[in-house]
Amino acid sequence: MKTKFYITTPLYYVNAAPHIGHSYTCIAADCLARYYRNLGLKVNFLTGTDEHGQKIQRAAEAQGLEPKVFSDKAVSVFKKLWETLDISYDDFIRTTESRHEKIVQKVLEILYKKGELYEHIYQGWYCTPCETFWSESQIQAGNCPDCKRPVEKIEEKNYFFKLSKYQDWLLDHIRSHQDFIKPASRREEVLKFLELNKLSDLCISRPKERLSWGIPLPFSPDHVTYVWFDALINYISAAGTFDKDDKYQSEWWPADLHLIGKDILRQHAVYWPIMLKALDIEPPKTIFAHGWWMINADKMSKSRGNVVSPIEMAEKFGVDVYRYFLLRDVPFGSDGNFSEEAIVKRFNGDLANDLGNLLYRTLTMIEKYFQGEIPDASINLKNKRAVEIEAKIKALDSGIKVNMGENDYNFSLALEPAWELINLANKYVEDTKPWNLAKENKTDELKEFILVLVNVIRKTSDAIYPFMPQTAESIKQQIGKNKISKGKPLFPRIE
Ligand code: ME8
Repeated sequence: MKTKFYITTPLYYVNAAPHIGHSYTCIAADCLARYYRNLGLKVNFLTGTDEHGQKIQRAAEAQGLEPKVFSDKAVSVFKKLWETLDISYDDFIRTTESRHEKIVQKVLEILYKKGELYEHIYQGWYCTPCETFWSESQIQAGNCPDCKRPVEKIEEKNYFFKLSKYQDWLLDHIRSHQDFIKPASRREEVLKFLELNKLSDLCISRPKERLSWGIPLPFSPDHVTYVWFDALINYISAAGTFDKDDKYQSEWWPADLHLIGKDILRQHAVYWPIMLKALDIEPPKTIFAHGWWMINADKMSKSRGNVVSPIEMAEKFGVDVYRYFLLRDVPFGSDGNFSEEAIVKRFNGDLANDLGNLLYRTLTMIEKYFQGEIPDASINLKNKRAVEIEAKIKALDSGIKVNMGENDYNFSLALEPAWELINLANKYVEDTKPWNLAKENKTDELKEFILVLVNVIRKTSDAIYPFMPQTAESIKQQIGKNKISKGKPLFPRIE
């Protein structure tokens, strides 16, 4: 049985403000972290910021700031957002921290000593926004094949990492570890890429004269480290260290789950495991690449200028509504179209009509028929519907576990059994007509009926806690004790 859960998000670039896409990965990671903490596991939830490289250096210059000062400002924006969205990270790592820089330099030293790095004159094309080298045959009409922006011709001395020599090892590893890359479509994509292409070695340095904002190579003062090589190492630098024999020590490693977007799958599923292999460190257990939030069929991204602010959405609809929408509306792994209309639809349906209504009407009945006291819990269920609902309550945990478990991370499906229960309970209210029970003085039947509803609500609130922590807390306050404490409706309908 596993006892710890080490989960990470990408380290976001600090060159622009975070948008809905960034918040998505953190909300998903937060949901899993809360879920696993509740199951009693020791959880380490890591997020942070990626602060080196040309993109950041240029963004800082544009504001007339030193890159570190520029990054400090950006980091406070990220931290403020995570606080607003209730992101319960355990650790936040910045690639400019010395705990990280030291390990990056150590990694470089180890690999250099082992002969995994070599010097080479590079001639070719370079895409600055992607910080990627392209060959003549890869570029498309003078543009980057990925981001479609113009590439620059360069010739320079650099250091290369022997990525190519590990291609067969990586193929074997992916083939023999079903859970290494998820979902299955992404696993296929990486396998196909490795089967059809020969890996080139990876250029891991940039000459200082072209780019000064990076971690210096310990064996070449004229170079800094390539930003991706630097940033990936965060997953081990945040959670451990090397001993005097260059063996990596960490109570957390291997990571249980690297959550990323599908845009950075290649770096995580190809570069990263090979870097670890060259260092004699175990690969992470699972890399899960989720889909993209789109706006009218275009990926939401800062470079396309179509971003929506998560703070604005959370202010407009509420933090939990926003979290719920992102996790519920689209199966994890698929792309989704973002729109406010879609949020309103989820809000009025799932939250106002279903969950909010069940809580409010139950509290109202407890007030009316039992003076605000929840009836005694020791009942002997006689009603067929009540028995049926109680059975569903018992099955809820396992229903959620199947979808939140190690193999799936399907948030949307995990929520379904909770809503089935809520809908069943609402239907039970409509069919039972409690006012008649009250009129006919059928007190035991009425008690039984109310207790079933209370159980449904309490159980559902536990189940939704990882998704909507504030809502779960608020439900608990209203109906957690003997005496209820009815508040305003949780989700008043949006007209
Ligand atoms: O790539 N939909 O940082 P980044 C869903 N620094 N998720 C999205 C998204 C969208 N439209 N847009 C962004 C980097 N994301 C590197 C990572 S890791 C060692 C270094 C999310 O700021 C998603 O998680 O460009 C994606 O992978 C990440 O933000 C990219 O963030």
